[in-house]
Amino acid sequence: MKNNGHKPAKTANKEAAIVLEWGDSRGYETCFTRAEKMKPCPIGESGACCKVCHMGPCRLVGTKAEEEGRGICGATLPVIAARNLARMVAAGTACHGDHGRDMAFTLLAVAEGEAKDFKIKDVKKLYRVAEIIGVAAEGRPVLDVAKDVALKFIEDFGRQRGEVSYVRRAPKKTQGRWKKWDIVPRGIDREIAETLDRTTMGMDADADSILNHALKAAVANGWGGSMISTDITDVLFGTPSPVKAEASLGIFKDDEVNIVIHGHEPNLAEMIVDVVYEPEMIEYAKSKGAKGINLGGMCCTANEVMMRHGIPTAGGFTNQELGIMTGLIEAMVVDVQCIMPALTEVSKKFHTKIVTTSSKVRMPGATHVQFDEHNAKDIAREIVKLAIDNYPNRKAEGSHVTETFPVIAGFSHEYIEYMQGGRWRASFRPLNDAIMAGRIRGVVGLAGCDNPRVPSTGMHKFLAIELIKNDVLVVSTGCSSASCGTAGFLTPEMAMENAGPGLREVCEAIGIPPILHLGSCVDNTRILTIATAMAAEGGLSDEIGGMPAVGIAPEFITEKAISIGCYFAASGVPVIFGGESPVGASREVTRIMTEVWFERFKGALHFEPDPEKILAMTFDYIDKAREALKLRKYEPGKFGAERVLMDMAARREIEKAAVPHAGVGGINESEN
Ligand code: NFS
Ligand code: SF4
Repeated sequence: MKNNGHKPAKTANKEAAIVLEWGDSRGYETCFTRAEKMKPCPIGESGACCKVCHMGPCRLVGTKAEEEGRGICGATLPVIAARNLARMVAAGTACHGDHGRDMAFTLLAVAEGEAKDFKIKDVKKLYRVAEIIGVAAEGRPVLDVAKDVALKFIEDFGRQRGEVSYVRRAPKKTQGRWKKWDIVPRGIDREIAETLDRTTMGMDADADSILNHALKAAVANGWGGSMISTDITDVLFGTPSPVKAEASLGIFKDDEVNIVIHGHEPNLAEMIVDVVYEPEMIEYAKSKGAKGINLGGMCCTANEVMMRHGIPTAGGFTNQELGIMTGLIEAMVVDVQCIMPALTEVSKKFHTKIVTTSSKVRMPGATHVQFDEHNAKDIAREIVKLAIDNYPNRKAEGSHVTETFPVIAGFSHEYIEYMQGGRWRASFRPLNDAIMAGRIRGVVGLAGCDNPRVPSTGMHKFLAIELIKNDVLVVSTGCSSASCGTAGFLTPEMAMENAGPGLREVCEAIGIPPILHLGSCVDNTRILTIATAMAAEGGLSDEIGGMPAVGIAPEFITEKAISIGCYFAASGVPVIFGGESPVGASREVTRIMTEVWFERFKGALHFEPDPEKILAMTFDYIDKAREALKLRKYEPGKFGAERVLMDMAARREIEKAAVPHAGVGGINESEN
């Protein structure tokens, strides 16, 4: 499979391809057809266009542009490319930051008794969070602690001096690098504002300095907005543990009211999950001729509710219009981020109602029901009713696919720790040992969007299989999880069928799949805390940098993805993005982001369209890291001595003997 750049590309997902073909045959427009028509401007694509002031836009092109090109103000190509990238980081950090802020305000409302439909589900996690950020917890009422935690997090956004709270959570050495290079974020909003300020006309004219600040704004996302979001979500709705679910455009039911929750923030989605199980609601659906209510998700809202409730996903970003084209969706309820403006247009051809719920995301042609956490369940009921009322309007029209794939999701930091030794000896020792012995060659975070510019989901699928075949443990998030899930890859059987011998042994011993679904895109922060725990455990690197680990976002689309890539780079992880480089016009910027960042932080951000090359670079990084750590050379099928992993049965025996019903997890049946 080749990433064929700007040539028309479809989808690598079978069910999506069926629906797409049906839509194409009727002349329905989708992101795929638009991607065929729209040629990206090569100047803008590679970062060589500046439009931050009205003397321009200035386009620095030609063979001598790097050395001699100047905008009207005199800005060089490296400065222009660096500014473009920094602004993407600022936007991405703003997106995740706003999400984190909303979560913090929800937690505050809960603590103040103003959001009666929410509660603190994971008190233990709340206390753990409180301890990390220095909020006194012992002996205090839960809601008081929750209030102080919420206020402290809210402060993180507007803080002018000092440090974002979670910076202290990173390994000391990693923090040391950040201090040395002045990228410790003060307040999340402050770093976003300064990025915009610095990158206006007549400000910072040093590409390295601009990019360095971009890293600061990115750290404010990874160790700020996103991490806050993940943790508060766990506190309010529960820390995930493995759960069975399904993935596919085929999750919709012919004879039930199908509702899709799409977007990112789980607040409303959690309420809808509760409401669709209410007997009165089910009765109401029956009164309209439906057999019941079927809830599914899309994009990261799907990941959130799948991780905690086993709600099925209809897929990632490029599946949203296709979902409507099944003709089976009564309401697509959207919150924030990655909502295609095209949804209302395609929905006109069907009976599907698009329901917007955030004042930040309004769409002409949609029905708006404003979400408010103070009145959450009533709003959720109103939305579900609206969907049920739409059921009788369903037409025969649509492309009904039926195949679905089983998924195991729900791997939180806490669960991964637990699964390696149980409640009493939870640790990262077995994982570190398996890496040291060469059973596991390394770890890859496979993340980010699915993109209609390549055969959508295809890069994820290719890389996932090749990585596990080569004994690399994969942790997936965001639409990468959706890509793997809708391909049937998120099951333990994958280990038997496709994993290399070392990885397979580890998976069988612990009872896990070789690709672990860690959650939504904000949950990439789970990878940061896991890497931190692995550094603390010993035997590998004593910081995040230097671990045999790589991040890959092979089909990236959004500014959020760029911000994520940069915070991983700053934290010490080499990152490889697929697709053309948004800074490809400048050799100097490319050098800074790869070589200079690697020297300073042991991380990097590469762009490489060819999946085979992405794979080769990944193995190269992992093997060099192993060599630098003086670990056993990786050879397939040959392992060094290591401690024997406890299998599930042995562990259960011990736990039964110790404390009855004390497990934090185990594989739950889907509630659906
Ligand atoms: Ni992440 Fe989740 Fe998907 Fe990309 Fe969009 S849904 S936040 S940005 S497209 S992975
Ligand atoms: Fe052109 Fe400089 Fe204005 Fe950019 S800031 S548009 S390079 S004049």
